[in-house]
Amino acid sequence: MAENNYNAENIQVLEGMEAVRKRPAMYIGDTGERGYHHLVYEVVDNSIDEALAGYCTSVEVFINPDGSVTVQDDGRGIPVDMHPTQRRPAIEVVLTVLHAGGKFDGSNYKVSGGLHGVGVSCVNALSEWMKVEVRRGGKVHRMEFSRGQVTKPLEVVGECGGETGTKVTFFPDHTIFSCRAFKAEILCSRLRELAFLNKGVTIHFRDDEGDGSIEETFRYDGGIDEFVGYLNENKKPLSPVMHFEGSKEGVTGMVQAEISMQYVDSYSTIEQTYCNNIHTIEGGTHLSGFRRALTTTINKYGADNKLIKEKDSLTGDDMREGLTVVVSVKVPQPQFEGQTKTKLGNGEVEGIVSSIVSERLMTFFEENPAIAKTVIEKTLLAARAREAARAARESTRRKGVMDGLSLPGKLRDCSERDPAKTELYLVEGDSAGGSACKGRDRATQAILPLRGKVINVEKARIDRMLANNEIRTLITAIGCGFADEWDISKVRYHKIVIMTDADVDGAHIRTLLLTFFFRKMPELIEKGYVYLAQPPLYKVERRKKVEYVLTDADLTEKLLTLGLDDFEVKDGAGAALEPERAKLFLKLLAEIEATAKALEERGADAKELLSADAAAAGASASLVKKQFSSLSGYGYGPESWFSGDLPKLLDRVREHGRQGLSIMRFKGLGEMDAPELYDTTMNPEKRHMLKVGISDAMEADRMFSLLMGDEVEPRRKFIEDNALSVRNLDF
Ligand code: 28G
Repeated sequence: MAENNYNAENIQVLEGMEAVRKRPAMYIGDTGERGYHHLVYEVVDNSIDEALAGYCTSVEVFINPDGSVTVQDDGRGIPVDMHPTQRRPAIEVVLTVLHAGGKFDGSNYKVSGGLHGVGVSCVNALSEWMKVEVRRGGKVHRMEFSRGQVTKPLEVVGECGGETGTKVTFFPDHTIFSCRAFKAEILCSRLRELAFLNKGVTIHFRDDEGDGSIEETFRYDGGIDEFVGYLNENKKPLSPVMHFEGSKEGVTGMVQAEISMQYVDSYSTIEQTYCNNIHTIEGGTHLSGFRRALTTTINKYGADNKLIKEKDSLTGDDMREGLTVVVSVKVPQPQFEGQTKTKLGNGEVEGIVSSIVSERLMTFFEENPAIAKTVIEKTLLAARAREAARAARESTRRKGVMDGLSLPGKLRDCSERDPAKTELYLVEGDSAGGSACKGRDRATQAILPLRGKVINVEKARIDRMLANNEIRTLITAIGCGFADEWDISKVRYHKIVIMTDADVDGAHIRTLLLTFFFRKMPELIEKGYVYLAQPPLYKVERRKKVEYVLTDADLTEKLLTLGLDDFEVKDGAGAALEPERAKLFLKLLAEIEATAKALEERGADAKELLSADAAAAGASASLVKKQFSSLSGYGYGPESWFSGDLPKLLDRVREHGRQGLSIMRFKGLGEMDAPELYDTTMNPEKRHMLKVGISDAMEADRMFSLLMGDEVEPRRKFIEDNALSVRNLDF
């Protein structure tokens, strides 16, 4: 009988693992980049749970040289004794039975949980292999799996004294995922967030894949207060960070809520909400509870202290202008609703959050009347600007600008009316606009030349924005209206392509346009309607054959390949490098050179574009020096024959590659004639375009504040810190 039960359970386990492998998307969302990284979060969540239970203080996450990931914690270690009913070690149950995570008894709910909260068993099912090591009871235990099935049963492999913890290493199954490698940046962004949300936990990350390891440690004893500080890093504070927390019995158990907020001198609002460490992008009851409390408290305090009069008629939006808030709740049995299942549904949470915030915020205002006054004055200004914007919109509507009835004269529209088939090119300057108009496919491609400077929306309220000609024209051409009247269903093109010169001015205009779309029409970006055209930088002719080259890196690659054809690079001992190694080495050199050049350009245009001071440019020299010394440590010692003259070596190989080529650099779109522009940049058959996406809205927000805001000091620091990837500044 017991034997039969065991078999029955075995079959269930196999079926469970098979179900995950058959429909992976049902369990982890998708099998692309997002799902791939989700595997790591799912494992890390187990460690975070162990930390929340009070038994784990540190979590290590490594990307290994072979592309696998290791997660290690110093918790109690997954139990290894026989499971009472399943007749196998508890650890095997945790790793092979779906949803075994924390549901052993009802009281001990799983607090932390990835978006799908499916547990490590799913990760196991979707891994080519997984190795688990547990330190517990003085022994080191090990077990191995492949695609969810045991390949090496549990065994004791050593002793560990009093040490305890769990270590999981896994390699995703590449027959299931389309993504091929973990990205440090993506993992770090989530690990940082987890460290903010779970104060005191140390999360250490290292990327050992590829050359040069990246290492970061996240630990925030200030928790979400520090999170708010991080989000506001590049903004001017108008209030200190205010922190409120409390807990109350809910329907399914104790609900804990933590709120941190700060007002800054900005016109946008950031509301980041979490339930059980899950980012609730669509909001929900915790967010509505917070908003309700903010509105009632400001209204009440303002009225009681005669700061707000009846006729001011403030809205919630007015009160949230310039506010950054993080709301984090822990709910025993969370219900997630909405399109992406990221909206908290548990009804009682609204009242719980609202009562905590109302009570504590009122006390804060009473104890800090000067801050309360600043906040309320800001709110009143927002209300006035909203009124002015409404009036401005009213008048533009009368002129027919908003409804698309009268399209702007500058727009060279296409004849096709189905937006799914049409493209709008936003082109910098008249001459490029002219070429684009002549070259385009009239049926599907519309051209809007932008003449004046686009306004920086980071620094302007709606009323001033609507007074800007370029912005009004843009709104009309796109067709969706604006602000309160925004309607994505009226969009006139499904591809809105920013086509600017590959120079500093072009980069500036592109950044201004992206800021506008990101802040004011984010749905266009979310829907994937915004693109960047990729005009070629070079025209290369070789024996009458014309080729267009997109980037400096591509040109270098081309020249080095040609140049190394019959050219030898020798090391200090006089031995010739293998051609592939020589090329890699020279490519590294070229990267450094490009960085130095980018820095020089930045330095030169700093006054105008970034208004950073000379220190940014000055930083370049020391950075490049650092890079060169790391290269000599790479095996090309100071005694080698090209010592100290690496740039010359690069030049020589490139010169060699250049022989017989004629290379022309386009200084702007205007230098291309109409057929050339069409062929290289607009022809759907041949062009390269980049789709603009917001993979990380939070980082994008910080970036825009940094680049477009008034604070010079953090921008200078950013340039220094990111000098080597400074080209990314252009987006
Ligand atoms: C490193 C990668 C991911 C984990 C633990 C610790 C326990 C545990 C994990 O229990 C469910 C519940 C109680 C038996 C719990 C240890 C209680 C006592 C644990 C991890 C079954 C599993 N001692 N640490 N699971 N228990 N870390 N990190 O997975 O009844 S998972």
